[in-house]
Amino acid sequence: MILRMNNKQFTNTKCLKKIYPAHLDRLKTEFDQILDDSQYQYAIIFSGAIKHSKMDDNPYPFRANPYFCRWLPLIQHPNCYLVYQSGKKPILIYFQEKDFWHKSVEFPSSYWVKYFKVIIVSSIKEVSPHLPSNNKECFFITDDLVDEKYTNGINNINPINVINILNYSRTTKTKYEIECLRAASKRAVSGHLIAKNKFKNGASEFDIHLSYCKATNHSENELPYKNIIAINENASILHYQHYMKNKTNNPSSFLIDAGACVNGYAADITRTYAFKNNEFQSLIDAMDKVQQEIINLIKIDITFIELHLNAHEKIAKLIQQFGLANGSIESLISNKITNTFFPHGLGHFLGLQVHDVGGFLENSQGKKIQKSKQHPNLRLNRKIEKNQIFTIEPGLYAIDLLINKAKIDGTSKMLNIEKIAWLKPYGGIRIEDNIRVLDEGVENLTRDAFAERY
Ligand SMILES: [Mn+2]
Repeated sequence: MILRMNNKQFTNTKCLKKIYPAHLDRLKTEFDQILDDSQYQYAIIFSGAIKHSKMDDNPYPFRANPYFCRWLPLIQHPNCYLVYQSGKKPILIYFQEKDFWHKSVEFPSSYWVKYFKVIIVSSIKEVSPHLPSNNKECFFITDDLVDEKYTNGINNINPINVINILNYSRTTKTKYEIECLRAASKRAVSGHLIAKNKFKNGASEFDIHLSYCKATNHSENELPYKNIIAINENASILHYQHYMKNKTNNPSSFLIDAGACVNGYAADITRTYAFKNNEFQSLIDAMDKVQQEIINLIKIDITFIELHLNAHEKIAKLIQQFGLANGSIESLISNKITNTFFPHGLGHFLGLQVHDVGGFLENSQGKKIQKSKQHPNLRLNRKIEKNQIFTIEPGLYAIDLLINKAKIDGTSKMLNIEKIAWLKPYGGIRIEDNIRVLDEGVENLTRDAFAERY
């Protein structure tokens, strides 16, 4: 499918219009099965409510319930309800507040509208008559604790057997979802290209962040997660949360972990750059090669932890090659030296949530896959299946806290403190792509999006 994108929206409505019905059919079939197998007649999915700070009427940014967005691309629509009964046209209770303080949402008018019976309400009080009268026949899906005024007396909130089925299913994507994720990657890449340029011109973290938002046409609250914009040693802080307002006198490295959204589906992309063509650039190049070698190993039916363990082997080789520590590959792994430099997981599912659900679900009945003791930060250990979408993000950092821990653990003799001191001003490296599993090999959403722009 050739994607002709509207520059402002980064989506191709014509294309989505064609593939949305099949996506909806899959959801209906899934919910028909859930309802048939249960004592419930109706599934009610709430889009979410706006929350306010306690002492003020200042609202927190709104995040729509992902279980709701999976049905409908309504990401800025609080207080909406989807009511589904087996075999029936789904009902959308569409909240269009009459309020002179805020701008009301537009009247719904897109490719998806004809698949729903739309009921417009202008207050929460108006919702109740449109919900099924017998609460016991309903279950209610929300991603948050919500006030009783929204649940309309329904007690069956997020029944665990239903959530397990939905979470398990959410891990393989439909064509519609893949297209949204593809578009999200393209949108994020627009920001990444500007950000790289800004860094090369000596801009501050804050300036880079603003340029990224502008290029992706996202306000800060619309981003799928807070941009990580880290210059120099800040790149060693995995979830660095600030934006330095001042320019750095001696820029040497730049780590950017930043995404974008399309219809609620997220991109999650990381790149690392050196200011000069030097040894740190060689380390980035070596890591880039490692990352792509790992991606080449992806195939159906292996488990994700196999890839993660392979990443540890490859990173052990990098540690040897660049002289950051001494010892055999086996001893660097068994003494957790690789964990010292690479303390996070190799990747996670991606979808309506940046760290999407179901990474440890063995089946739709909720059986859990055990977490690895040596790799507790790994967020995904499923068998790899077609049309799963996940990130591959190996990293290597000079983190004081972990280097000091190695001293306590007695493995610090293996570390080459002098070489680590060389790495420290650069912070570290992470390279992260968004990957879709195919029958054979993968589609790399991220590298495809970058390639389109060169
Ligand atoms: Mn990630």
